[in-house]
Amino acid sequence: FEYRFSDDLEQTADSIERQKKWFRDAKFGAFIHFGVYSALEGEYEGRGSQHRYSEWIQVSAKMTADEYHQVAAKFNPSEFDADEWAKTFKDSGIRYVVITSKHHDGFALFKSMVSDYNIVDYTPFKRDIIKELSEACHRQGLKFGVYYSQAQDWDEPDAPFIAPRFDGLHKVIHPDLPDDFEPDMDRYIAKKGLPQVEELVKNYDLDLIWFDTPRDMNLERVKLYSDMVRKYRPDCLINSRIIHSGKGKIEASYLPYYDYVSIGDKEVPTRKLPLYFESPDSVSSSFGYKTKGNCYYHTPEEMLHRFVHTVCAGGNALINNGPMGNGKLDPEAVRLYGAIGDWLEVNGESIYGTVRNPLEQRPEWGDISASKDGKTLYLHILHWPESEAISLSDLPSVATSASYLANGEKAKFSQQEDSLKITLPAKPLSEYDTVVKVNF
Ligand code: H79
Repeated sequence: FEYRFSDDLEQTADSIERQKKWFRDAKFGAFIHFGVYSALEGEYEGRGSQHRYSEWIQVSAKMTADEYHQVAAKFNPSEFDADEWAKTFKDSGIRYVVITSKHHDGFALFKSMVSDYNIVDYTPFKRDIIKELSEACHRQGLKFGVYYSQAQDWDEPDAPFIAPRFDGLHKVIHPDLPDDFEPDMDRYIAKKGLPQVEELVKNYDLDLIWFDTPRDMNLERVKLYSDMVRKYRPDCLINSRIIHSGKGKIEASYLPYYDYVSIGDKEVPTRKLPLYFESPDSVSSSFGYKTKGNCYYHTPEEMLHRFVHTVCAGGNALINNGPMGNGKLDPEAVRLYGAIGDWLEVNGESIYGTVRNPLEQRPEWGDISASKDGKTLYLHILHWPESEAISLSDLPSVATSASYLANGEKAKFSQQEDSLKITLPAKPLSEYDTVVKVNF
């Protein structure tokens, strides 16, 4: 088969080599949003719960730095067990883990000499979560990476405040700032952003670093961060949000400084995308753990279908869970990961190590992934047709065999010129997605 889209050259040869070491075949990652906000669950003194994201509580409840510090000083996820987290991920078929080492609130989940606003120095918990989780993940054979908010830090008056909807909030968070105070982003990067990234790459065994919300980033700032990562960890992957939000073209001058494209938050691919990419999805409407106000979880079927569509478009799904303030994983997230994991145990061949759908169209009954040699198509039947048959047209070659991954039994098929018809049993053979493997 020929590929549907030409290979975008949105990558350097170095980036391609780095990705090939593990990233392109991984397909399934766990994203983790964990921090002070996890304990608030989306509400502070009755405020803020109308907003989607619980990790934004400092902004949505308009908390001053002092108020947020008081919550941070009590943060004590005493039931945190890194090995339990890593084993749960591993058992669900997850291949890599990316956790918030510092979100926009500025609070670090690792020991830092640069700022005492970190879990070891500022809380009764005193343990370094990034250290414990990186080691536990590697023991399980999982790749490990950290999220770092490089452009936004609500605790630092010098970092630009990035939320137009909350104009003026900078002064609410930092009421003691003089009226004529002007944030100086380069001063923030020099004082905290860059030295903390240096600590992360020096002190932790990182396979990936995940930057976010690149407002006000420019080539000089991107270079500072990227060069720092490359200097200590030449194999560590860098996502495109060091400079770019995931939509539209990235200027060629930035290519050497990141390795792969993160598409939009919770975006399920439908547009033309780079050959390989990653979709940051979540099990729920928030990223951080949220119980207050509006919030919902995906059903297992929705979750699996979103995952399959991302993989069939050639991407990795980085599916987020928000652990609870006590340090335990959210049981709903564990259940949803488990549903994907159970399905993967039977159908994993149609996911790991595959490439995107080479055909022109996404069929109405589901989606398609392909083997790397282009000789096998995996037909993912997401919507069971009443006609008890599915068809594919405009095929460039002739099918030689077909079987169900669910039970290994042969599938009934017939081909007339470029049209293939598969006659299905009365009911699906796998929950949520029955896969037909067709060899050509
Ligand atoms: O870390 C997760 C998000 O917190 C972060 N990216 C993912 C991976 C992110 N930062 N900014 N944004 C996403 C987009 C901004 C959304 C907002 Fe809002 C709309 C911020 C203010 C208005 C959500 C709704 C939070 C407050 C209101």
